[in-house]
Amino acid sequence: MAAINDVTDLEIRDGIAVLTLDSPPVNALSAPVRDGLYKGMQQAIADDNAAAVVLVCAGRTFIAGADITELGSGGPQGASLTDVQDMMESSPKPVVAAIHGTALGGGLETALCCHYRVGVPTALFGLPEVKLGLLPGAGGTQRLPRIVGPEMAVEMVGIGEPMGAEKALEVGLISEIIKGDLTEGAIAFAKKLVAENRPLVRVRDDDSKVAPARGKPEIIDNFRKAHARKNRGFLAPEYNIQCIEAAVELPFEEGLKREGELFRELLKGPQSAAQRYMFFAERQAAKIPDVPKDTSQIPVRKVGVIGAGTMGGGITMNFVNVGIPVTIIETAQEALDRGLAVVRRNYENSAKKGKLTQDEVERRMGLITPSLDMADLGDVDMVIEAVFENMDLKREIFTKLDTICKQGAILATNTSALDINEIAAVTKRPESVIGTHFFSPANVMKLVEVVRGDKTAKEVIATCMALGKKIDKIPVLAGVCHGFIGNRMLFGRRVQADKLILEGATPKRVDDVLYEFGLPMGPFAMSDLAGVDVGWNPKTSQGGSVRDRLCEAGRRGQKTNAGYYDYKEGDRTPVESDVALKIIRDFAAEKGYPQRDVSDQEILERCLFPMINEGAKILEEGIAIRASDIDVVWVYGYGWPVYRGGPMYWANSLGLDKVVARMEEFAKDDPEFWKPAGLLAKLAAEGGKFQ
Ligand code: 3H9
Repeated sequence: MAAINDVTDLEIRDGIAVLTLDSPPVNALSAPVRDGLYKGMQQAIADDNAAAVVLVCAGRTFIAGADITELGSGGPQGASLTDVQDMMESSPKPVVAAIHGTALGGGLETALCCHYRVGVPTALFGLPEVKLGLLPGAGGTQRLPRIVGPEMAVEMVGIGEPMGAEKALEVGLISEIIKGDLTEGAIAFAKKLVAENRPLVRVRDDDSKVAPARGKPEIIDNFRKAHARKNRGFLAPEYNIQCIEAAVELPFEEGLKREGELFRELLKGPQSAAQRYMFFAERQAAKIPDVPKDTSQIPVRKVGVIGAGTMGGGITMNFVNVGIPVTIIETAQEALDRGLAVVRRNYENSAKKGKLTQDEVERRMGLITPSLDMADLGDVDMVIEAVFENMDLKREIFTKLDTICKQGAILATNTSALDINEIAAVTKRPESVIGTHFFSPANVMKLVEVVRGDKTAKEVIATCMALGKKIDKIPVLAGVCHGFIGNRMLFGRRVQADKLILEGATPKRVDDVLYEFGLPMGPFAMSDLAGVDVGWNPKTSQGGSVRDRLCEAGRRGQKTNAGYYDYKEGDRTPVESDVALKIIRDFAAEKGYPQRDVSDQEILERCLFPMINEGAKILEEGIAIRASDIDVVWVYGYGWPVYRGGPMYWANSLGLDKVVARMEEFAKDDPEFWKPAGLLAKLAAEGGKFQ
């Protein structure tokens, strides 16, 4: 780029000033971009040869927002975004934003200060700041409702999902969809504005969409109530909602002031810091030091899934959702039919909610080929085995796959804990074997742990990481160990949770503390949901643990309406159970556990600090590449509250020395369990952080 600065160009074409930004990767509003915009606008306005200004971006997208790396880093340098916006909005010549890719956050807020907006058919428009624990702080909450009305605006800022071009045209967010060359189309549009002497539309001046909502708080309050459960613990959604209320009730300038105050509060707070960290953590996870970006990949055009259970069905959906056909294998027709019926029901439910058309349901179902014969997997590019966790069975399946699948096909297992190397060893092509550990429900949960065996080829890893992204998941690379990253960290938490209920805490108390912390549920509710008897053996059970005794008493979890809690028929709400509590108290008495009142703080620390310690071991052993990968696993696989940034980030924010000091106190009772990992002890002593 030239003319203005390194990232900004200005030229006059056909009597129209074309201001082009080119600041890869996403034209974020960094200091040079703001400077370029400011100076470029100044020159364009002063240039007598230009009757109007078109703002367009080079590369993959229009401005995708403020530069997130700059947010919270001690104040922006150079021209402020407000300076740029004021200059555009008060320009005496029409300013047109020409949009392709994504106009997000500060990018859309900039476009909202242009007098007109046009876009290509694939363009997306959104204010996703809420996902970063923020709100649109450059007038977005005040201008957007003045175009789309408060009801739609509160959805857009409260959820943060973008809107497509068709819809944007319909609601007046853009004036035209440009089908051919965007810049040419925008120039033609600008010339038309000039020729027709169309007014300079300043969004801020038009109250017609917000005025009818004044004195009707229910319009926005309905949104607040509908999303209260999902937004539990988060600050930003409520602040976004309050800004839309301000847009309705206050004059523009006052609303803007309110927006600024709330924005600054969020920006300074811990939640947004954690959510911005997660934004980059998620993208970091895609980077594998010894598997460079240009590693060749295996084209995956057809997939095989073995097992049509909950997992197999969910995994299948991920692929057909993006148009990749799947052959799904079962051993019995009944199981196959049942599995496919569940997949169909999931799609039908989406159709009922208006998320899919009936045609689309049929199209997706049509991409699934059911089969009872593994020999039908001869032509697939990738197989994912999703049968139950039994090493012998998996070895048998992979032995067969080795003879059936074409050379080069990826042989993946969905195991959640077993040794990938042992599975790979039964094949003559261990380089093609990999773990792809999906989380339940596999069609919903975003995480996939991609587990690299000792011999897994780099191109197999590169393919699985890219494929994960393609099916809208967040893949994280893990090494082989029992439980990989996520499940391995659960084991220690479970040990302490089981002990806590013997020392006097109730299952509900433990679960409540973790729920209040922001997790979706605690270990006992989770156990009831999964089945208390998972891994329990009635033949060998001898009442050696509370779990044994619950199972022996027929309390197997939700499926028997009784586990650590009681359940009413057809109702999954856990109710404290006198029977379970008696089993726990009797067991504790027998084993000589003194009873005491365990504090919430102790419950939290004893459940979560073992996770941190295990995370440190996982890092030390190279099972995870970086601490932020562990955080991504926990946020996207287990619902760790993103506003706390994942367990390793949380530990850093507490101070590792403080964590170790508490572990030393707990160690008085159980020195072996609470021994800090070498890395944790070292970092705590140095005043360091997990990286
Ligand atoms: C805001 O605007 C606040 C204002 O209201 C108030 C101001 C006063 N900044 O995601 P990708 C990087 S808040 C810095 O892999 P895709 C990203 O890290 C902002 N960097 O690509 C990655 O780097 P690397 C509101 C950014 O095609 C590379 O670009 N806006 C930013 O899958 C490619 O990203 C948002 O929240 C940024 N704003 O998706 C939008 N955005 O290659 C955030 C991206 O080194 N961005 N990077 O790993 C996105 O949602 C997606 O990046 C986007 C592209 C959809 C744009």
